[in-house]
Amino acid sequence: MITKQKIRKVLVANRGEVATRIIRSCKELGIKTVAIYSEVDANGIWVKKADEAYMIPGDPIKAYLNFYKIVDLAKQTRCDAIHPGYGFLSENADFAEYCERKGLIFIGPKPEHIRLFGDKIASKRAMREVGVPVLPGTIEPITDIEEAKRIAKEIGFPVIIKAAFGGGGRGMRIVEREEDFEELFKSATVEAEKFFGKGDVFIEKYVKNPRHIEIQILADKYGNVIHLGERDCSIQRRHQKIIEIAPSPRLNPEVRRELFRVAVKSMFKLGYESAGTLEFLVDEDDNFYFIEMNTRLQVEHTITETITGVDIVQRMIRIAEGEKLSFLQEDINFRGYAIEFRINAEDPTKNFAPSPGKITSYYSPGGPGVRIDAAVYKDYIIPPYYDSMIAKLTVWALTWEQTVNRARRALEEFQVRGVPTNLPLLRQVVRDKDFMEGRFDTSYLDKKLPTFKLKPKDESPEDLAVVIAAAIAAYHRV
Ligand code: MV4
Repeated sequence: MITKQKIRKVLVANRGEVATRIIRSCKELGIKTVAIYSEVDANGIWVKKADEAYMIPGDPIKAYLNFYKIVDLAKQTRCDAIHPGYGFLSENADFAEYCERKGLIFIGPKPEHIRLFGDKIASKRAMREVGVPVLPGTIEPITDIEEAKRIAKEIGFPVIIKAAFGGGGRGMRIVEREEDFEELFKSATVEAEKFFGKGDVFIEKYVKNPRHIEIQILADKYGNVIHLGERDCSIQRRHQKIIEIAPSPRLNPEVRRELFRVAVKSMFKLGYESAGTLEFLVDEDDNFYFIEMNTRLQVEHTITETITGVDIVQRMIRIAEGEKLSFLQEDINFRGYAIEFRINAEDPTKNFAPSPGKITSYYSPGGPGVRIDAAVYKDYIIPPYYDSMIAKLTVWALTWEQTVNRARRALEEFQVRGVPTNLPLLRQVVRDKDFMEGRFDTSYLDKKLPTFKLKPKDESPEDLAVVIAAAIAAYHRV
């Protein structure tokens, strides 16, 4: 028996642009919001936009992970629900369970699915059982190194070793030759243990230069499951997505149809609820393989919203209230292309090292087909404790070529001073012939970075004068 419960007030258990994003959707639905913030985030935009805001003192990161305090606050402020956003507690099954136990609606999937997909071995097993193609490899944790080596030889090198509870590339090793296996197996296990508290690793056939294609799913509590298309997330640097695109400009239509079918059918069979994203690798022969599932709203959900017109945050809330999906698959239209650019406070001249500090001037682009999701402004001080993303630029147009041209224009307009950003990199990508022709896979940035000139484009005349003066002084010193 599914109970319907109206959500009138939501605690947003996150910060920055995603907290702002959730508050915006709540406002449109007439839902009150409670924000939380750490001591260093007192000037955050989301703090001002929420109906109520409460500081959680102490460690700036633990503030967003302290789920007893967060749930207590939600109860004290008479919230009906909590939205976790992405990162922090968004894929913590214990948190989701604790919310439910304390009578709060967790706006997200069921805890059992958060737990299942948090274990990459169990999730591969479960997805294989419901007919989803997975890569050849082990689907049990493996600790005996001789057995692991035997399996690797059976699969055939190159293989990849992955952490069962990993993410972001940690605990991952590509093994090209048998003689390297033992050392890499051990280092993957040690790293997995160090970063995730569990050293379980598994082995898969390594797919060379795959494309990274993910499928957005929405599922209600009545077995209605739809997809909202795919996103091409191949342009990554060290497992950090930089540019995401919907739809993929070069995905074979038959592969697309099969990905959609497999994604929807598997989620129906598993009884999944809420938003979710299935990640696949597509190899050079157009074979695709499930690798992992994200049981949360994703950073790049904006491009899917832009080409479908669906507000994914609002759909998550309605599903959590026990509402049926208000549309069928055939009601979903895909129009045009969208590209999301992650604007990061990182220094491209220093190997993209995070560059927190004060933004002394900030101008974000606008005009037709431009969306900005950000929580920064002139004189905002970017704290060093959180990830380096300061804004997301989403650009839309009807054709791929128009979208790339619009992206060029918008990136030229975008101006951030006071801290280095990756804007110079993004501006080079949208001028790159391979990118413009949709010729990219996960190796794209590794190949292109050495060819890009990454001095900041908008060096101010003052900066230039300093450089010239230094050069003249140096000249006269020799
Ligand atoms: C792979 C792979 C090739 N073969 N698995 C998994 C987590 C995600 N962040 C990247 N993952 C990959 N899994 C198999 N069997 C390639 C990737 C991958 C990747 C791997 C190493 C370095 C950079 C990468 C960028 C995108 C995808």
